Amino acid sequence: MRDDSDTIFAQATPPGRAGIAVIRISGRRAFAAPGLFGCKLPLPGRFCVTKLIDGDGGKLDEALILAMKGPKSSTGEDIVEIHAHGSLAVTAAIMRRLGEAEGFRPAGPGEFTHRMFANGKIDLLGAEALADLIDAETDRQRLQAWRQRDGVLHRPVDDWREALVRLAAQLEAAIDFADEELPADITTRIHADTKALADAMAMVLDDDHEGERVRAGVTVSLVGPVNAGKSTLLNRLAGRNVAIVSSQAGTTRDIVSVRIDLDGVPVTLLDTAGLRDTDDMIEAEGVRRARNAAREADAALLVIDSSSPGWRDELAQLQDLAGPSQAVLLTKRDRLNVDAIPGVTRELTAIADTARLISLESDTDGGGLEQVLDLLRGLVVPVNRPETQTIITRARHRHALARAMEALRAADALDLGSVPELAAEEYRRAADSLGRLTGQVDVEELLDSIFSSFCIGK
Ligand SMILES: Nc1nc2c(ncn2[C@@H]2O[C@H](COP(=O)(O)OP(=O)(O)OP(=O)(O)O)[C@@H](O)[C@H]2O)c(=O)[nH]1
Ligand SMILES: [Mg+2]
Repeated sequence: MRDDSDTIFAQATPPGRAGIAVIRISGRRAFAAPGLFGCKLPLPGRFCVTKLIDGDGGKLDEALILAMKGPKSSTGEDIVEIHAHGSLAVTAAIMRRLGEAEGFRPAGPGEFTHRMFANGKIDLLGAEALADLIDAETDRQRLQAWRQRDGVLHRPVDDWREALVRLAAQLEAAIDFADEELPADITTRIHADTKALADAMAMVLDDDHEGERVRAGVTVSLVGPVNAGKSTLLNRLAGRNVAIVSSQAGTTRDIVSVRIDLDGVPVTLLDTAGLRDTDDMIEAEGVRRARNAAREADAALLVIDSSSPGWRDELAQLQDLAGPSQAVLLTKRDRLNVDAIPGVTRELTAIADTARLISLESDTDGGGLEQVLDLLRGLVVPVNRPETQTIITRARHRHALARAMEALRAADALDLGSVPELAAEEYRRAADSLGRLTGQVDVEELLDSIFSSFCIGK
């Protein structure tokens, strides 16, 4: 990050034509910014509507100007906002004027939020949550971001750090006794408390990665033999004709991807080339990509034509190919002889409870699609878990928490009577990991990677 003593400015609204563009200015000289445009500074907490004058004395725009006094402002510094007309020419002229002024410079990505952090207005979890809020596309992502911003992980981490301090104090007492016979009840209590703390963390970690899935989304590949109905399925799930459907085997060559909102989880569906041996070089490349997608996606829907005599073998091959998270769809139910349906259904139930016999092409009442959505939900959104329990939303949180938990387990495995110093070292490791979560220790490296993911003006 660059010099924190500079006054920074950036357009907070997206670039391009718009009704209004907001330019934010934060830092020691922010309150001098209106003067650069020949305007007076409004009283802090107030706004004024005023004419902006450019360097040649000409009229630049009419704008609304807000002033917020630090340290109570969002960045903790003096802030001025100029709400100008959202024209490329107006915003360019304002930015140019600010850029020429002594002590002012354009903000880097995430620099406003970095200043919030540096001035103690927000912790690392809060900064990440703000980034998530800005990126949120679904209601569930939005709610999750606000839960994180409001401290759903911060609160337990604070409690755990306090508990660690208490444990360290008890251990100190134990070390003071080291030369004597150590009262058994002290070590028993420390062991019990250590285990309880590690168990509490384990419970939080055991969440099927739900928070990360909601935040980052899930990729599901549709894979199967040619002509099985994969593209038909993709189009039905997307609600529009994204992929070409035809009765010709080998229609889809490349991967066609579509993003849908499944109960608030962004799901990227990948339609793939039908799997078959082929001499056609382009189709063979498509098949190679399809196989990769089957293996590498978070989950796979195995799509097979139920009227194909070899469906059982086809299914077995696909089950081997795809990763562990998979569900089976036998399509073209309408093509089966009515008498055969109960038998096939029974067979499918025996194979897996994540297998359905469906028809989409002739599906007039939407029954087939509902069954597919149910299957997808099972693959994508962990069931039986109240949403509010999930408090980990990034891999970074998971690693830090897992390290803290491992340190506590290691401490618990030690003989506290003979090597209390080693246990103290494990508690320090645990506290350090928790500190990294909220940004209370040695986080410069982390900061750069987190704040650089922000857009400029945030
Ligand atoms: N009768 C019936 N026909 C279906 C059903 N689903 C798909 N079809 C038809 O099956 C044919 C193949 O469908 P696609 O969706 O193109 O199949 P695909 O798996 O994408 O095929 P490739 O891209 O060639 O691998 C088309 O003629 C569809 O209209 C169904 O449930 N019932
Ligand atoms: Mg296709």
